[in-house]
Amino acid sequence: MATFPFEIKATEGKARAGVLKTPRGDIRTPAFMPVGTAGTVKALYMDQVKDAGADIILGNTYHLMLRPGAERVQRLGGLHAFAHWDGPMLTDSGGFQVWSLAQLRKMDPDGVTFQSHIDGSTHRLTPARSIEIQADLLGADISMQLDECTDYPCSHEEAERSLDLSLDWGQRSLEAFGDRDSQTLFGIIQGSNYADLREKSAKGVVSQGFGGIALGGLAVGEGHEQMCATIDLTVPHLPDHLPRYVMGVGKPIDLVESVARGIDMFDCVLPTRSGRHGQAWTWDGPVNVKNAKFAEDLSPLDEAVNCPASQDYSRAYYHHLFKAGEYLGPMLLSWHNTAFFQALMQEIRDSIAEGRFEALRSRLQTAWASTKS
Ligand code: PRF
Repeated sequence: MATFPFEIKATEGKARAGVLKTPRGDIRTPAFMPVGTAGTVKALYMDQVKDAGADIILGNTYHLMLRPGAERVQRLGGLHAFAHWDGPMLTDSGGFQVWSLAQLRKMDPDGVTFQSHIDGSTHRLTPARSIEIQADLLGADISMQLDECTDYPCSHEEAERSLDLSLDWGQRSLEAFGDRDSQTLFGIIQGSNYADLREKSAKGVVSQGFGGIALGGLAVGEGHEQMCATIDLTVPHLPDHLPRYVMGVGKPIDLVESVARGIDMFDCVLPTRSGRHGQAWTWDGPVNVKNAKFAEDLSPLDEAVNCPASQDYSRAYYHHLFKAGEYLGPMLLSWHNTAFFQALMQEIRDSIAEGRFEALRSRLQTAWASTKS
């Protein structure tokens, strides 16, 4: 298995800025991956995603295996060609989406059988099938091991059973992945919010020899402080030379606080999901464009974000588009939010390189204090 070269170029405290080098291009870290669940970053053209500054996007095994089908995506040239994205792509393994979306699911030691949330049809994922879908059929540059994510809260006993299963599935995922020159596989740490279990999971995953390490089971209802505490007790068990990825995170304040704790990669539906619902993320905090106070506000959403959606359209126009239910509202606001999240990551990277990350962090802690809960 290829382990992509990961160069850490600057650090400040535990925060790291670097580059993960893949055959399809460099990923500047800390990186935020826009989520392209069903082969599309919702409401955006790929050119907009790229121009916003994203180096890598995420795709989903679960959604694509159900529709249009993984074998079909392969026949159509693989996910990069199909979706018109030629940069690096990471795919999630499906376990988390089965857990959160499927109607009925039955776990066993070899995998999970579930019913599609689309049409109720029955499907099965095993560690080997997830790897086949991600690496062979979709053609992901970075695949994720199949894992199980526990509910929150979760008993110590249940969390340990679950992380043991995920460790076993990690090993099976590695064996199915085998030797590949231009693709890599990341392992996933589980263990809920228990220090001893996060340590056990981290040590196990690290020893298995993946190309990167993800922290799973976070942002599942535990809240900002608990999430930070869990990252704090996990990172000391991780080697410096591998990229660290917190899955499904998060709000801008979560990104800043996770970077401060040594995390390099993120993904979240928030920029596009918020964008479809009228919530803009800005340097001054969240703004709901449906609020009546914007009905005659000619100021732009956020002049400091270098994106047409941020600079060229008034808050009054956004307000109107959302009130009128126009398609352009979600399109423009998803574009702005995606550009804002990328601008935040660029500022985080620059600030680490220039030794002013802690200053940025305390400024943003104040500006975004109300968004922690
Ligand atoms: N496991 C996987 N994908 C995920 C998660 C996980 O625990 C999360 C948790 N927030 C998001 N996406 N495989």
